Amino acid sequence: MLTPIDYPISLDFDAENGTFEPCPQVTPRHLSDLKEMFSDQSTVAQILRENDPLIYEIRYYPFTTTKSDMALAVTRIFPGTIGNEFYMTKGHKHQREDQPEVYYCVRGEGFLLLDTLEGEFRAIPWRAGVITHIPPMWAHRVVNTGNDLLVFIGVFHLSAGHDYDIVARKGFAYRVLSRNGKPELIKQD
Ligand code: S6P
Ligand code: ZN
Repeated sequence: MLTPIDYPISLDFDAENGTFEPCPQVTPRHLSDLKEMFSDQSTVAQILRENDPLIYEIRYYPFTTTKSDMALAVTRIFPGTIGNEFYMTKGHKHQREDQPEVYYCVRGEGFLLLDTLEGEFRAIPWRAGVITHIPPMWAHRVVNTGNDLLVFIGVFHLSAGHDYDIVARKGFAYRVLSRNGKPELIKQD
């Protein structure tokens, strides 16, 4: 556990790699951690029989003070597909109804998917330089459709909480699939 800080702190960010120092926590997400999110379950099972590829990594810095809990997370999504579905984050909705987030795409290309899970959906084309505000109550997922690393920064409050189950249950309205190497948004049944 980090002790709370009440003084300014700066991190040394490597935008090319999507890493920073000091970094107290790195969370890897392998295919087994988000296997139920991909549509092609027979390919998931087949891959998992052989290995468990790393899909993305999250580096956290909790800027926790005695009066605030703002956090920074830098996510690096590797390029690739599971069947014909591009690598993506698990996706979640914040538990608290009053908690937004700001995302900044630092490198790579893909989509930020936003879904209320109650009928409203947006797919924001993403490339380096795009900053998106995610309003409260919108589930969010990032998809890497490029041939290279996709890196983005997220800023949020730790007390926001993360609801992954609701995404697993309801799913996003569209999936991003590769058709002849190009990304296509396909409506979910
Ligand atoms: C946290 C923020 C991000 C994600 C990260 C991985 O609110 O949205 O830091 O945690 O991009 O995505 P996921 O869906 O596995 O948490
Ligand atoms: Zn979030």
